[in-house]
Amino acid sequence: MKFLDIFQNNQGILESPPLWLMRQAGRYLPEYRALREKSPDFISFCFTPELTIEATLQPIRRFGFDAAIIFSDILVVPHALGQNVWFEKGEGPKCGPLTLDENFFNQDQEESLSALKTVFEAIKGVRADLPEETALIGFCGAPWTVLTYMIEGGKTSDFALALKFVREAPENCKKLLNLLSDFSARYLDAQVKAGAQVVQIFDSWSGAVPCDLFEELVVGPTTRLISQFKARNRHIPVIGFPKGSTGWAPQYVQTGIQALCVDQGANRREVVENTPPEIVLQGNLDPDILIQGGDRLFENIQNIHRDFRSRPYIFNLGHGIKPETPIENVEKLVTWVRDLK
Ligand code: 1CP
Repeated sequence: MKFLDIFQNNQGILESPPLWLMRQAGRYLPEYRALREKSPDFISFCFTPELTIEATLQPIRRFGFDAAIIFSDILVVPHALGQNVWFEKGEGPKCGPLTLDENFFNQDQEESLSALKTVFEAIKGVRADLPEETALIGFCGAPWTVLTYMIEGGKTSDFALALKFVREAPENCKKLLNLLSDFSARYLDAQVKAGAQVVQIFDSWSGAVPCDLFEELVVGPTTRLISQFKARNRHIPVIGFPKGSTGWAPQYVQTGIQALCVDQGANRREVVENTPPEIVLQGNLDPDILIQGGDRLFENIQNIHRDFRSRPYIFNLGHGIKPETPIENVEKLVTWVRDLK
């Protein structure tokens, strides 16, 4: 079944599901590592269409996945909004100091969007080179997840600064979430204009949100983003990925998503029971089981299919593929998923 057909009807449940992997372009591929050497600075890499087009196409050529995801990063958004963003080798992303003043909040968003024009160029280039039946996915980070990097200055294990900001600066927090929702809606809209056919919103850190704030930090801002995006793109499917928050699925589907991506901790039967039947499901395979391979991988693929096959679903991992994943295991996964009946 073609990737986009899954959003059109509920009839394809007996066929093998469409397949792609989060972070499918990346360090587990030798051809990606070679390409990355051409631009050791990751942010410059993200803004060079010649390199991002190639990185996006590499996993498609090798594995024939049903969808490509444009090679970029969720942190190009703070960069476009004027925050200094860089990547330190071995440490990950860093965000510089942030001044939350009138100038920042009232910036001309159309002008800020032009800082991302190489992303749109790359999307055009990828679409032109992709096989027609391969869908192209655009993406952004969810407002809360992007806020955590902007406020923490990089990756964090306890979200202490972000949660302190939420409690102690509620007005600025609200304004920042609104800005991120509005800007991300424009950003996804521009990705669609350039050729993206589906979009995914990564809320990688929604699992760090306390229950009394879930509405305020996750559901509200994501709903605002999706409603603005949908006002201009009614027919473009939106996949939401509230990682670590599958227990909130009934509330999260109210954001206006067409597909729910779930992590490896999700209880599949509960997800199926607790979400409306028209919501497409995606994800759940543990990235560590893909590393392990063998019978365990085979069994996990069968179990996911057994539990999700009553619904339209997209085969995927529960989070990004890890750099140490053996390529042979990805090849086996592709064969086994294609054989599902
Ligand atoms: O060294 C390298 O080559 C950089 C590693 C890398 C890559 C390959 C980073 C740094 N970003 C990316 C690309 C990327 N990031 C993609 C496109 C590739 C694809 O999917 O095929 C996408 C969709 C992202 C999204 C992203 N970036 C997320 C959301 C998804 C997720 O994994 O949760 C997040 C949280 C980021 C921030 C980020 N960028 C890079 C890293 C190592 C991180 C995570 C840092 C952390 O753990 O907090």
